[in-house]
Amino acid sequence: MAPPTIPILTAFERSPDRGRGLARDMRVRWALEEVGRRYEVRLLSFAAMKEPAHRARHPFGQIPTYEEGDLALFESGAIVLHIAEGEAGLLPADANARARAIAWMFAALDTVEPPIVDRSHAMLLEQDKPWHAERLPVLEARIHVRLGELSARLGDAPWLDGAFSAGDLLMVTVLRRLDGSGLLEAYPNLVAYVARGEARPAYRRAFADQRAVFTGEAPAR
Ligand code: GTB
Repeated sequence: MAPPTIPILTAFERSPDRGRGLARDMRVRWALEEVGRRYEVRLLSFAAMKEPAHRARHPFGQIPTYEEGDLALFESGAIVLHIAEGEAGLLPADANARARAIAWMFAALDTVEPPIVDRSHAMLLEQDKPWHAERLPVLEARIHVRLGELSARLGDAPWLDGAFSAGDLLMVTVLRRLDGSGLLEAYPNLVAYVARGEARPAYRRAFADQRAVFTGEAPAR
């Protein structure tokens, strides 16, 4: 039997998050670690991301992308779903439970992440605008609506729907983007949920690997 193809992921050569694991390659690295797949990483400068060679892989000139044999994929959610569908460990076997886990993947990316990204953009790009101080509380109120709803649904459960799934993996990475904002701290069960995700050995390996790109050191294994 032919050995499995080693997938290649793209990531920032110099991540603006300075190795905090907030860029979207982190979720793909984590998914690959959860299912026990080795992978390689192609690091890209901002300029290289906009060149035709990379745009052939990613129409919007972004990271992450994922290449595996003849397959080239973009969009972190699609990549995590592809990984989760190919190996055991990230999606339940039961068809209904699997559909619900996929719904949580969409909820993370389509319902919870957008207001968080809006705030990040406001903090990065709009702080000098005269309307920034007025807009920020509006953006934060939108985040609080989603966090309150998510917190109520999670309650005392360890994960969103039974066992840890790709839905939790994406939700934890989305909530981590609030790091430093002080917004998550109003929801102790969500803080504990993120900490549970971060404590998983697969998360820790993925985090160490992306951090090693920033520090230039080999990750401790
Ligand atoms: N919907 C796409 C997906 O999920 O894959 C979005 C991909 C995306 O936004 N990629 C970003 C990118 O390539 C990197 S992750 N940006 C460069 C560009 O568009 O030219 C977003 C990101 C970047 C930096 C931080 N940070 O520094 O904290 C966090 C998240």
